[in-house]
Amino acid sequence: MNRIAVEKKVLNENQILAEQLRERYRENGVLCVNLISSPGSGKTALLERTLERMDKSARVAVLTGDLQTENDARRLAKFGFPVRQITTGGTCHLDARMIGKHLEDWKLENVALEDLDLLIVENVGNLVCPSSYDLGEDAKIVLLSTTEGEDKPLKYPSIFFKSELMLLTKIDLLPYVPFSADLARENARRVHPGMEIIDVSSTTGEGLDRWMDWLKARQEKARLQGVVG
Ligand SMILES: Nc1nc2c(ncn2[C@@H]2O[C@H](COP(=O)(O)OP(=O)(O)OP(=O)(O)O)[C@@H](O)[C@H]2O)c(=O)[nH]1
Ligand SMILES: [Mg+2]
Repeated sequence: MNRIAVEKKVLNENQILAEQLRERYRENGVLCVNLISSPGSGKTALLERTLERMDKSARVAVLTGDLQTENDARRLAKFGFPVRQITTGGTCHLDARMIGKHLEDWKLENVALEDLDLLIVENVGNLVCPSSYDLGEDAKIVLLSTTEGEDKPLKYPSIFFKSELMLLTKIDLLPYVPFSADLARENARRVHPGMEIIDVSSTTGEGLDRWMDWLKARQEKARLQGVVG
């Protein structure tokens, strides 16, 4: 008897939920970006500067993840856009179930996905775990700061490979730290050839226009996908 071997890719639970989220983002023309870095690389500081620069009528919301505390949500809520903290307890990453649950809870507060153009997720500070969890996002964005060492892309290649954009943060500290931005960029591109890299400083504002332009361009792309359906 002939046997036909049917090879079926079995998606794990997270992947199934992530695909459902991706579909919801696509249907609603929402751009979702997932910011990932080591603790303290400047994710929240960058988001503070980002929200500050947004038009007050911008339809943007932020989910920010940490093991403990509501500190980041408090920092970001000052700008008047919807912000929710996800405290994971001990988990070192966000997963698609957590995102789905918080989107549901948000609905009760009249923050609906259909009313958003941009959903920014700040992941738990960690260069390893978040890289394995798809959140249905359009793009992962990795931040590497000038105080972390140029070799991080080589030591933690997965997240640099999977990210569409690298933000080289705290660029204002370059005169004071033994860090070669050229070598850091070279290492990142060894792992991910052609990866887009933007140097930024949340302190001086350097590079923030380029970052905002990147976001705007990606948002327009997501909007058009939503229109086409
Ligand atoms: N000099 C300088 N300091 C910065 C910059 N961005 C952030 N910082 C400082 O770096 C520290 C950590 O910044 P956060 O924005 O809290 O970092 P984070 O990545 O959100 O940290 P976790 O959420 O804990 O992972 C704070 O003391 C910031 O003031 C920058 O561009 N330049
Ligand atoms: Mg933070």
